[in-house]
Amino acid sequence: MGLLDKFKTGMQKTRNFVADGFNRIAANMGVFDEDMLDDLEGLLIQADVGVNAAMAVMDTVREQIRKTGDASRETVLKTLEQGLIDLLGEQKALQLDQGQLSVLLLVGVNGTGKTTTAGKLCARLQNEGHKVVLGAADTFRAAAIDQLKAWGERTSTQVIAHQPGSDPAAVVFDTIQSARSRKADVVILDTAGRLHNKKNLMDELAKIRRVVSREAPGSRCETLLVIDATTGQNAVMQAKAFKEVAEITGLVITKLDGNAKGGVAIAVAQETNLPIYLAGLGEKIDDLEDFDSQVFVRSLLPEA
Ligand SMILES: Nc1nc2c(ncn2[C@@H]2O[C@H](COP(=O)(O)OP(=O)(O)OP(=O)(O)O)[C@@H](O)[C@H]2O)c(=O)[nH]1
Ligand SMILES: [Mg+2]
Repeated sequence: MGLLDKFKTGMQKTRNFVADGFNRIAANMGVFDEDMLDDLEGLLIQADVGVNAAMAVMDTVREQIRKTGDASRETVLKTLEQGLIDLLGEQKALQLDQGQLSVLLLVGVNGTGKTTTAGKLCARLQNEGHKVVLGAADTFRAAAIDQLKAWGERTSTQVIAHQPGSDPAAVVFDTIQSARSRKADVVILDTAGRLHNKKNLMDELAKIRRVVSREAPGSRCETLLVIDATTGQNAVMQAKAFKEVAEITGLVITKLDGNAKGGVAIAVAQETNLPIYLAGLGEKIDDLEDFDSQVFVRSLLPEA
């Protein structure tokens, strides 16, 4: 399945809502009038694209109509498509360094999909020929450690874990040492769910970062904030808040398959200016894809 089909299938609920909604609005007449443009703006807001983003993109559409006098379905659709792609900002793929250890640290609030993403990402990188070591730096619960170990078994990957309740930074230390001695090139660190306003938990994250810098100097360390798309505008608030207190380098947006609110990816990107690297499109091992702005937007909109 190509990437567009993968997104169309995964984002079926949001696609049905947005694409069908667009067609319903456009079906009244061949051209868009002011009421229809308002309806379109409302549709985008309901799909959680965000009020600011929806207003911005509809301003662009209105401006285009004013300049050209062309309010046809085709032109509105095309302008909307490009406007939404632009709102997603510069697109960046998750990069790994050649011949050097790369560290991927997964952070975020409870239940957003950090551990699942660690497992899926591990499977994908192993398939691409990388050698990965997983670190169970969520030491909060025994179940969290077991969950990562299960992914380790599924993907034939070494998992470094300590006892529940132990210091996550010590797990990170051991994971990097182990990756070194096994000549692995990627370390994926799963961490406990945490709120941005819990100082001790954010300090713990900073300590993990310090251990990475010290034990893997010069290594790329991506701190990926994992955001759950089904939490709507809350996801936007989380992303903004985490960005304030931690050095987040990029986003992973999960559960885009979960409901019709997948438009939130646009709101998050627009409000944080952070790149979205990866998209979770389901619970299965291969339901993790590179986030591609063009593909994402095309998967939401009807055919021209
Ligand atoms: N539908 C869907 N479910 C997902 C996706 N990613 C994760 N999940 C599910 O979300 C639930 C929580 O996932 P976890 O990976 O345990 O989340 P977590 O962030 O590690 O949770 P904590 O460690 O408790 O903070 C699980 O049931 C996953 O299967 C996704 O892209 N789509
Ligand atoms: Mg977890």
